[in-house]
Amino acid sequence: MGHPAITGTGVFTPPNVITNDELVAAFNAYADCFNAQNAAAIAAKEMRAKAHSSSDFIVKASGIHQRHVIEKSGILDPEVMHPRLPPQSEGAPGLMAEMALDACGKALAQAGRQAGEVDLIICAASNHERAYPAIAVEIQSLLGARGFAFDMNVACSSATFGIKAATDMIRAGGARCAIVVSPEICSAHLEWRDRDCHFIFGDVCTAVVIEPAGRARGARFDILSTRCATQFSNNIRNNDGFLRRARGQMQDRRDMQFMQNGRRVFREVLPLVSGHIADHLSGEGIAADALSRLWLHQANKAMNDFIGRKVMGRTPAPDEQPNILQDYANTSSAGSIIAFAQHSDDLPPGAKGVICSFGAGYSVGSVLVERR
Ligand code: CO8
Repeated sequence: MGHPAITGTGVFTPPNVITNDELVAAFNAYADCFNAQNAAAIAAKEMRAKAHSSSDFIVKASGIHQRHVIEKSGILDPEVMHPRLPPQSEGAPGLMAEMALDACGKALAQAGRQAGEVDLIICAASNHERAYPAIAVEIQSLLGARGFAFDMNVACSSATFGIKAATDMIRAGGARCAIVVSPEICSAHLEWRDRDCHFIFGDVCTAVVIEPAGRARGARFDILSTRCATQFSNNIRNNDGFLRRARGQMQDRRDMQFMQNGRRVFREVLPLVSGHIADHLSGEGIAADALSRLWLHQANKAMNDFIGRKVMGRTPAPDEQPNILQDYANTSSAGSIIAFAQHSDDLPPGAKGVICSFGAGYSVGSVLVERR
């Protein structure tokens, strides 16, 4: 049967773009309004004034220039500061499922497959818009796929962990045509009123078709090996959950959105990731200089530059380690898959590369692939 292979990828990119300058203007207007409304408490030192954000800081600290979002008017309204979505009507498809249909359609077209041939769907994402029924089962129904479907969440590493799960099931004969789909609506769980993180995330959906290599109908990437690792940390955390009402925490609380200690994440995750990739390569007997490309998680440019240098033992050329975060920001689990989808067609047969994600958990997932 040979290796399982990636035979198609698809990316749904929301049409709305927010540039750093637009974002900073909205945040600064919100901060001015907040400071004016709380002037007495700030003067009495009972409350801290909100400092302005800056586009220069954002580019320097992260490499991000803009982000795509599902809805921008609410995010840019200083009196709202979150996306404004219409209430969901009973029976209408969910937003994650709608995004997934677009990305899955593109991935299936590239693979030359019909939806009816799909027998496994994993919806692997950082957040799911409801507790149940599983988003993946809704996607299965809307697509007209067969077999079974389930949701999984490993934050930023959801897609690579999903690829590992699908690959293992295909190897074991439990599925013949799988889709790992990652609809990431990061804008809905980002705290746009916090200047430390308001610039970090964007929305997107990616999909990857995985089949036994022998069934591929066109160009493919054989999945040589997958490896996942986790190590508990509270440095990236969101406390929202089903116990909220029972705990009397229904008010607008900061910890019900994304929170992180960015500096510590930066420091602790770098050695974890570079060590993980090095171990994975040596475990498979692949030398670093045999890699033509690294498709890394897209959170921070400096972080990727460091990991690229550590893994390759030299500074990789930009086309060896493509970044998309300047255009998309951090799209959680979808980031490394966007990089792969948009920067892999040019590789010749025999070229090897690694897709690697990392983030909350902590979690690291790597997928070694070879172009065929
Ligand atoms: N404008 C101007 N100044 C600012 C701003 C701003 N917007 N923000 C902060 N500053 C100030 C700070 O207050 C600080 O000032 P001072 O020195 O006076 O205290 C100074 O600038 C420096 O701030 P930082 O130390 O915070 O800046 P860093 O250089 O560390 O950059 C980053 C911040 C970009 C956050 C960086 O630390 C980073 O990228 N860290 C890694 C983060 C990471 O990879 N996280 C992974 C999270 S993704 C994930 O796991 C998925 C989670 C689930 C998805 C959630 C979706 C919402």
